[in-house]
Amino acid sequence: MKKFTLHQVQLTGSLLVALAAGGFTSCSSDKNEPEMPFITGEKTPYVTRVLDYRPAVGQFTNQLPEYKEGDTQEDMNRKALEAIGNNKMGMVSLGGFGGYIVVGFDHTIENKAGLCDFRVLGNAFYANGASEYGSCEPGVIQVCYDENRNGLPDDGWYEIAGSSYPDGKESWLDLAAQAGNDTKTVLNYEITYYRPSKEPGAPTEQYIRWEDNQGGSGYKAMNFAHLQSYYPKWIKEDKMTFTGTRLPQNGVDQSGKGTYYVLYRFAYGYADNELNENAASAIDIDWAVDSKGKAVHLPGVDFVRIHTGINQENGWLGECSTEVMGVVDLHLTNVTIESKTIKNK
Ligand SMILES: [Ca+2]
Ligand SMILES: [Ca+2]
Ligand SMILES: [Ca+2]
Repeated sequence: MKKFTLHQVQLTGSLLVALAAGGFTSCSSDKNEPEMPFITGEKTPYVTRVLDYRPAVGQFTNQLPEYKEGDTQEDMNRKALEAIGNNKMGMVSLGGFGGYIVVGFDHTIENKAGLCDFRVLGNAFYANGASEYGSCEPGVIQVCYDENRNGLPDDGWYEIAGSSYPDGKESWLDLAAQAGNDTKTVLNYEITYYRPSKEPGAPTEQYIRWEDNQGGSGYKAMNFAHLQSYYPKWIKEDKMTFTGTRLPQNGVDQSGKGTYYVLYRFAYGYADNELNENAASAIDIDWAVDSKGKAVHLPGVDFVRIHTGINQENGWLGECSTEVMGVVDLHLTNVTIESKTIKNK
């Protein structure tokens, strides 16, 4: 177990940014940086920075947030912050597998022993009368502690080991396997999406080609409800590669004819997988593991990274895509959730 020490002097994120920008009074011209607030000592429980918003191919890509001609990566980061920062509770979509967002705060979210420390807000919901499935589109969560206090996530990322890490352990896995789903968790999964040679502007099954590092390949479909480009328009490259833990496919067609897909809930440890108000959407920083799967003990986290965890097309619902509406520090909002009530249930 790697041990970290909590620094004696806890600078706030905004102070660090001010220092990094050369002083309290200077204004940053870099749109990556948040606007310079006055330093009041008040901490906000919510997202105050979006460091990188990079969705994969998806039906809401270029729409949530909306791309306008000429927008750069920095513009899209700013739009993402405007949507989900400071408890605005708007929404950004991460698209298909691997699409991600990296957010930061004006303080370190403390890791309190035995307690959940934060939650990622999403738009998951249950089907009418159901408590096991609905629209659950889990995002894998990683955390970074700003050990060198430079305001940047250059200190190493650790994955929150959710209920299907390192292997799938959900109650519905057999049912999903019977439906033909790939129910394996794959660590270090890698997928590459290729820019389409033309935009069809009409529904098609074979829209955007993808290949993975497991010998798999296929196409992302364009559905009738979303006819804009699904490939992020501000990305110059003609292909995009994403890596990370891939989760078991949770979408099952209950109709048997492709008309009613339900997405099963994972037990704990993911984003956009459980109702925001339910305890099982909360995260204990002590669930973090290193690249070898060993537990790490972080004193807190300064950055959170979320990526869409599933690679699956679900009929007319479109691809499984994680949505993010914010990240909330549970301690600053006086929400007490014991970790064991979730993980040992
Ligand atoms: Ca904790
Ligand atoms: Ca750092
Ligand atoms: Ca969602």
